[in-house]
Amino acid sequence: MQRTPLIAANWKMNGSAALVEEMTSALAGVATEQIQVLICPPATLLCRFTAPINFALGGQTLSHEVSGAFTGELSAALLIEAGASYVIVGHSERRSLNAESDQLIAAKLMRAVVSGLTPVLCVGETLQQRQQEKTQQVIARQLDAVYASQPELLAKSVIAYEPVWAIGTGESATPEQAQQTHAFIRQHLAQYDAKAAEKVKLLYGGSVNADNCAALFKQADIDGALVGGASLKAAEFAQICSSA
Ligand code: G2H
Repeated sequence: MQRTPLIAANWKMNGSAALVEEMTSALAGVATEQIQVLICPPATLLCRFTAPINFALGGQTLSHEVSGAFTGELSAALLIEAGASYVIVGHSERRSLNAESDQLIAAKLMRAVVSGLTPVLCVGETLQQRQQEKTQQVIARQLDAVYASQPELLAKSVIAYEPVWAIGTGESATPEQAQQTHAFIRQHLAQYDAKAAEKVKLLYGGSVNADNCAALFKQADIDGALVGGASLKAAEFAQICSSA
């Protein structure tokens, strides 16, 4: 089946009002009829994107709570009001640096969907887990934590496979390694909802750049990318989008 590619930028704690303008003009030249583009800047920059833009906006995380006394947190409603329609959930940096558990990530993902945001759920193994041949076991656990009890959320999700050892290291997974894990993810998801598993977009993330993206995009189960470092260079990110 044909899935529309999605190329997403995760600026992490980077970017500026100047990059907002630069990215908006660089992407204006990208034909977005056949692909979807998503920019996830720091939340403070969401409102800096002013119409007309030919891409969607997303947050990098959200609270599982609706509102209240949660200093420093961002609710789904606040993200939506700032212009977001997507949100990244369970990025490995949040899992490790902010001790986000599988259970918390499941609650956040549900909050996103219920509120009308499309979650981009990140899953992936560490180098040690890969060396111990536990890649599939780890990813199955991360997926089960969200979808085993809430399979209806799958049809509303995007999933990003980001091997932790490839994040920001310059060492991307090979297209074959990435495809193998993407195929496993799709197959694993089919047990919850076969139709949704066939339709769900599976993005690859981890040192994607203008040089390695085309080979990744050729793989049958890779439907786009979640790009970190290379999404901070407007021209390179536009080039990655055009390669999809
Ligand atoms: C993985 C990715 C974006 P980078 O975290 O989510 O970052 O492309 O810098 O490895």
